[in-house]
Amino acid sequence: MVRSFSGIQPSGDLHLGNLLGAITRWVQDQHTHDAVFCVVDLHALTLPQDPAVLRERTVSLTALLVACGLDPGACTLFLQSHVPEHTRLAWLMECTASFGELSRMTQFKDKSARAEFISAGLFTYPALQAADILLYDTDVVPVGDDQRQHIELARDLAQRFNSRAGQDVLVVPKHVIPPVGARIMDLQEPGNKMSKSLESPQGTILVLDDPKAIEKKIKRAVTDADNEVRFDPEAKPGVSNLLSILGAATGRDPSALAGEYDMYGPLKADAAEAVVELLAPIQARYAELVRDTGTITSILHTGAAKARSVASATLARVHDAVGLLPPG
Ligand code: AQP
Repeated sequence: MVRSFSGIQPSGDLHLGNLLGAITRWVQDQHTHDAVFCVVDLHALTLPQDPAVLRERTVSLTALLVACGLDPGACTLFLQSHVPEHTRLAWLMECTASFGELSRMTQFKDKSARAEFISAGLFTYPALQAADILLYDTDVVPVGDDQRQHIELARDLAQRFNSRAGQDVLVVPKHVIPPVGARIMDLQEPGNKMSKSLESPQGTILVLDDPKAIEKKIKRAVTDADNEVRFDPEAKPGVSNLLSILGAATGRDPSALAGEYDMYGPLKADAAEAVVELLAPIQARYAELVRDTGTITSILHTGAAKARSVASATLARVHDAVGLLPPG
């Protein structure tokens, strides 16, 4: 079976971009792939985190992923820090990546420009991400468009590692980016992607926002003055973003949807209604799950044990290929 692997950071509240760009595809993949999904808590530490908040967000993100439709019986769902092979393979990936390659990562450039303290971890994090993916002999990585460059790096590192080892030790993965919803933009600043860590409360729709907040945010979304509804992300980023949201939420093509509107008001009303409908069942399931921390902990422990059985075999193969002696 084709293996699908992806991850998400507990670095902030889950937003509509995460759901439409990645998680919707994860939910589909668990029925057709050998699907492995990881809450990448170590990645969140690349920027300063309050320990109590990180703990709370890790539990709530796991509950939300289950509420979005991930079934721990159908996929492997676990926490990155519970599987020590991730950091162990990350070191070997850091020794495979070049300084120049990591310096070219646009996410590093963006985040380091905003950070007061630029950790070494922020710089090397794509090597840890490559390790996350490569540990599971991953074939496909369903992600939003912003992760394209990092997945290409993971491919390059796998190929370089194999070529140095003179054998196919690591599986070379491919990214899978959805045709609609791959880059949901901030509603107030449609030049920026919707993001957990950007301070833009009015521009970000959270998966747990109530219907009134969703309607208000979409109603106030930045568009432009000419009132022409056309799907053209370059020339009309705000309107195109609303069409992408409506399209991804209803399974329709944004360009085709554009032909059904001649004013922004009705488009905004329909986009808000579609998002409210999409999120209502997720919010109801989440309200039940989040109180049951025992179940969440048990899901994560079971997931880590399953993940470790694959990860430890890959790491042993990699250690052997580079000449490290087996322990014990
Ligand atoms: N705006 C977006 N549109 C479509 N997909 C998106 N993703 C993130 N933002 C958008 C996808 O969500 C998955 C999980 O993201 P992540 O938390 O691992 O990393 P991220 O890309 O760094 O997400 P954020 O929300 O921007 O968080 P911060 O601000 O903490 O970095 C990924 O597949 C991502 O592509």
